[in-house]
Amino acid sequence: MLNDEGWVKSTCAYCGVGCGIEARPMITGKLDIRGDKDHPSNHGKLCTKGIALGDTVIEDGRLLMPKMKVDKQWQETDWDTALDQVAQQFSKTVAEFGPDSVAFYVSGQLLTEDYYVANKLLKGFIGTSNIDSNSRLCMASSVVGHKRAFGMDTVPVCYDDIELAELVILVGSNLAWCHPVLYQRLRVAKQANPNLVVVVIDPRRNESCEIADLHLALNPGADVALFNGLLHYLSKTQQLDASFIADHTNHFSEALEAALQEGDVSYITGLDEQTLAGFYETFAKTDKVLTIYSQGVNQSTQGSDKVNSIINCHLAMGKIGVPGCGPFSVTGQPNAMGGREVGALANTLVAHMEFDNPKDREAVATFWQTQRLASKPGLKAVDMFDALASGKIKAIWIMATNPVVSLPNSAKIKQALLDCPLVVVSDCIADTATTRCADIVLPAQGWSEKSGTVTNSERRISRQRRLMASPGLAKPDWWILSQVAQRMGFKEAFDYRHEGDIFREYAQLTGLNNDSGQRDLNLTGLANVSDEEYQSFQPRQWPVIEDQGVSQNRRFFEDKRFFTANHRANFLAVQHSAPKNPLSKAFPLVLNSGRTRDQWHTMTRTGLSSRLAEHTPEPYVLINAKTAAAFSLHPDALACIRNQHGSCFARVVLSESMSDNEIFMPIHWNDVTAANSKPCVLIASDTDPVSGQPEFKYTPVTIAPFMAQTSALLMLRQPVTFSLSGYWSRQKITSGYLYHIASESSLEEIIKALGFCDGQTIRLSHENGDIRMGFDQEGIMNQLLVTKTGALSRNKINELRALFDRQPKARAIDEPLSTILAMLC
Ligand SMILES: Nc1nc2c(c(=O)[nH]1)N[C@H]1C(S)=C(S)[C@@H](COP(=O)(O)OP(=O)(O)OC[C@H]3O[C@@H](n4cnc5c(=O)[nH]c(N)nc54)[C@H](O)[C@@H]3O)O[C@H]1N2
Ligand SMILES: Nc1nc2c(c(=O)[nH]1)N[C@H]1C(S)=C(S)[C@@H](COP(=O)(O)OP(=O)(O)OC[C@H]3O[C@@H](n4cnc5c(=O)[nH]c(N)nc54)[C@H](O)[C@@H]3O)O[C@H]1N2
Ligand code: SF4
Ligand SMILES: [Mo]
Repeated sequence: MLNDEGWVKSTCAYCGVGCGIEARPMITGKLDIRGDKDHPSNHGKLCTKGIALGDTVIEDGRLLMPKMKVDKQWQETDWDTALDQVAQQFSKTVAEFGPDSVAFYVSGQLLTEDYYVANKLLKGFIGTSNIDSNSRLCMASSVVGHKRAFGMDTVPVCYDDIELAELVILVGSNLAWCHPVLYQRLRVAKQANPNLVVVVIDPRRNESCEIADLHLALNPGADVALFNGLLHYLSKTQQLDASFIADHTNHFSEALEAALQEGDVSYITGLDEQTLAGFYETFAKTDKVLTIYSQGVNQSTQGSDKVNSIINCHLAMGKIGVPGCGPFSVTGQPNAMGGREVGALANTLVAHMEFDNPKDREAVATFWQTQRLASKPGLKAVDMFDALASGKIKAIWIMATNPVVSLPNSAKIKQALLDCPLVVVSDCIADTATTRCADIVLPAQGWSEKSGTVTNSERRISRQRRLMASPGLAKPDWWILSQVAQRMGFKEAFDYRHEGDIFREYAQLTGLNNDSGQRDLNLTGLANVSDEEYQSFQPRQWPVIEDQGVSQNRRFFEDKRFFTANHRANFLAVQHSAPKNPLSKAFPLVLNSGRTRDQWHTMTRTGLSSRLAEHTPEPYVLINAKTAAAFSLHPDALACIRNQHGSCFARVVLSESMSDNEIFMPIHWNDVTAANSKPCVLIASDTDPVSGQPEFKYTPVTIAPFMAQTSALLMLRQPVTFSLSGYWSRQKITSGYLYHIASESSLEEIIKALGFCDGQTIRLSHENGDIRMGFDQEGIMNQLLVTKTGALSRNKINELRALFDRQPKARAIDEPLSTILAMLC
């Protein structure tokens, strides 16, 4: 897929929009990146993160060699030794304690081929279903909602429905920041069609509200009541699609009855009757309604019911399987869909086949030629880590996810890993909060090095291609897994030459017991792709069935046939229940957590770009002025957010986007990029009872100003790790790293902790601060410490940064020193 000018087509590393990119290596070792105009999902558009992909393909912090802990010390080793160790230890654990004593915790950032091999090894050959994905934290409630309503985990719509819709409702989705290219499509569609109405349903006025005609700032957690109110309204005003309900659905009367019995919707949602009626009437009167929803819906102890409450309303008016219409769960990670497809979730078998179907189990066992196929579901992510804590699971392999940061109750997760006899972590990065808890770490190839397929939110399969060589001994995840499988004695079943072999096998498997369309996922049309065809594979939506030609922008349910026993869609009776942990006098604020525009998750990639760091340089907490005043918080000051589980720090950002007594923290800063700014230290392990998805959006907390004894800014060429009491966070700058420090320790203690005395040091004191500069042998400034920075404005900090980025030499010292002193005054 190399064109004349050396551009190679691939897919963006980040979100589930799945934008096509073109990349070309530059002499600097970085990549030139541009949007792929031919890709049907983004038509050449990219967002800030996609554009900056080239900045992040640097070797800083990469894990280059397999390493094992011997007497608590890391020792580098070769692949043979590491793979033998992993295989032997897993085999030994299974032999001694049975298959259910081991687990894999995987990720939507694996490629479909990696995911397939992980699932096949664990469910097919080790014989347990204890494999779960971080998609449990992300999509699990939508999967449940789809299966309950449609009989299968089917996303009915495609991106073109955005342009075809007349009303787009964003529920618990900050599309502007989290799926920016879809948001751009929506914005352009609205410009082209002024009649297109956009409604945002979110407790905070998120960035997507910029183009909204209506923002419903409902009480957190009140979505089921809101949509039950809509169902009630449609019935009361006789605007239901009676023939669709009669001909194509089950259980309508039960769902309606539950909606009629719902409590006072206005009271539960906090929205007045008139506003509610206005929204309900718009829904009823508009033919083409697309409801896009994301984590404000899924990440809740009522997540699955929230999903079904939305689907109920679409079914009630037949707004599904029609262009411009449908419920649309947008996926988070680049391959969250791929994981759902191959079945790398503890409660599904493989390729949308289920454990409770003996025919499917038999067909899969025959296809894989195994006697050991797991026969029942395994442990979901939160339960899996509970089983680790209780000692039931004795060996875990974590791939492409950072659970110490991203699972609720970080302290518990960390302790569970430290107590587990064997923790293997495959990652691209050497130092993460999770690799710190490992016994064996395995260097994986990252985006731009690895090769395979991903599926985006609209079921479109695209290729990620290898764009450059990988550093050190890094290997593809599928290769690492296959090698371990072979060493565990399963040579034949895992003897893959190339990722294309795996893809073909997987595509073939989707055809088992599926000749009359029993399942939605069918890739049999790709089961015989040649190596060349796999290499030049063009983005395609599934299903891909032989003899059915190429389908583009395929919608499901146009024929009104669903995947349930009687081919009718199910309504589900649901009712609002309050979030599990109520507010109290001690913890009177709701902590909501989510994403910021230019960072991706635990920052292992986006944290390497100084461009991306500009947008939100430090961990922050959004709070409105009234609530801030009530808690004596000043803008730009530091705050400590606290509850019975722990405490963390963030910079106060005043924002009228927040309602009273609600605060919002981003999820990105972690143990490597900040001392203590992970919202997950505060979050309880409560989950949706059906989907197992955690409640990330509603945690009772309190907040107070954080008074530091010493504040400082430190700039270094290379990142360091240090422990200080209080707060620090790290920001990438052009030629190094900037640390923001606010500590309870004295300056002397800080300087000692930083080891700030290597090389030549110059110190200058001023009544407003103290400056120390370290120089290397060539006289280049490599350390800059400025103290008493509490009152420095962002502009002054930027000037100091610019000075460090210019890398002044010792002999030019007079100029920068006087400049810095001037800045401090
Ligand atoms: N920039 C960036 N983009 C990303 C990611 C990233 O890390 N950075 N990650 C990707 C991933 S994996 C995911 S899953 C997606 C997530 O994408 P989104 O779900 O859009 O993002 P979040 O910020 O988690 O949460 C969305 C909104 O839910 C709202 N919310 C909270 N509680 C409620 C509630 O009770 N009801 C309703 N209706 N809304 C509520 C929050 O206020 C927030 O605005 O983003 C993807 N895209
Ligand atoms: N409080 C709170 N917590 C949340 C959420 C929230 O909204 N609020 N959202 C949840 C959601 S939706 C998600 S998706 C999770 C995300 O949370 P995580 O999955 O923990 O976050 P990442 O930083 O994406 O972790 C990916 C890791 O894999 C590594 N990696 C990248 N590519 C590869 C690869 O190809 N192979 C291997 N082996 N490693 C690789 C990266 O270096 C990184 O260490 O967070 C969840 N946690
Ligand atoms: S919208 Fe998502 S897939 Fe597209 S460029 Fe941005 S991060 Fe990448
Ligand atoms: Mo996610």
